[in-house]
Amino acid sequence: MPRVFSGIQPTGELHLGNLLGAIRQWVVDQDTHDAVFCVVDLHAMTAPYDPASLADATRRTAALLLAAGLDPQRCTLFVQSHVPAHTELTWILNCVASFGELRRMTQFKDKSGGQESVSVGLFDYPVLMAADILCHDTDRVPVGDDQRQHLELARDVAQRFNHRFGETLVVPEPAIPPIGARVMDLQDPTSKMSKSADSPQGTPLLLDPPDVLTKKIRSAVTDSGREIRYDPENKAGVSNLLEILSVVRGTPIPDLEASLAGAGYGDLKSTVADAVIEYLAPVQERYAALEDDPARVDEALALGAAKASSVADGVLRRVRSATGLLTRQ
Ligand code: ATP
Ligand code: LTN
Repeated sequence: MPRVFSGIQPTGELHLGNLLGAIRQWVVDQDTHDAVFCVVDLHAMTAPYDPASLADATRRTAALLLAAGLDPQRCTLFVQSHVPAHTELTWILNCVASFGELRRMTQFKDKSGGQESVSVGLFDYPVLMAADILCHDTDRVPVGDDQRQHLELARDVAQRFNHRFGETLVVPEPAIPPIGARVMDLQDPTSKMSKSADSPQGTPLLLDPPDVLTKKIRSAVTDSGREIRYDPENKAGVSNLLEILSVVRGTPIPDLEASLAGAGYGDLKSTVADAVIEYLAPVQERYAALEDDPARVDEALALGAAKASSVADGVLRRVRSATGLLTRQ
């Protein structure tokens, strides 16, 4: 079976964008692929963070992924720092990636802009991500649209490595969903919904109780017109709500436009709120059960780390040999 690999940072609470853009696809991939998913705690260290809460945030993110439908028997779910091959490959790829290509990454430009001090880790973030992908012989990487440029870099680095050292690394393909790949902030529908943006009202969280979800969705910013029509350029807010509804209901957007013809924006928002609450209910229920049973999460992560290490260690052996490092006896 072809392998998929993806990762998510344990930074803050997961939101609807993470679920619709990425995790939803991961759940489906478990049945059709050799599916490997990673909580990327080392990536979370590239921005200021609280050491006292990183471990807990990592376990909570893993629990939420299990609650969203990942099954440790059908996929590999692990924590990035538990598999040292990721950091080892990062160093080797650092010697293949160029300063110029990393400087062009838009996420780096966005996140470093206006900062007094920027860590080397933030600059090197995409190389660690390339190592994550490449040390698992990954064929496909299901991610949201914001990760397109990082994936292109991972492909470039893999191709350059193979050119320089001989065919060693699998060159991965991106898998970006046709719809839901870029869920927008409800309060600012021209910006991507994001954990780290300072927009709690515009960001429905997977664990928000129903009344909070309703409030956030009902106060979504729309335009001054009346027509419910999918037109991201001129009607960003309404189009975002239609995309969310389309994914959670599994109904194509033209069908939604037809069924909502003549309805007002208030009706659209109530319909979206009800659909999102219904969609999240089973996830929230499963999360509540896992929250009371951290040992179950730790057990799943231990199993995942063992499976992930055996694949990654094999790739690293190939990489060490191709790059000419002396074998330890
Ligand atoms: P941050 O804002 O801290 O960078 P994030 O909210 O973008 O975090 P990540 O952990 O970086 O979340 O992303 C996890 C996955 O969710 C990635 O595959 C990413 O592409 C996807 N994703 C994040 N935000 C959205 C969004 N608004 N719409 C669709 N997919 C998204
Ligand atoms: N940068 C990604 C998280 C990530 C990732 C990966 C995604 C780290 N390593 C490997 C796919 C494959 C993000 O979502 N912000």
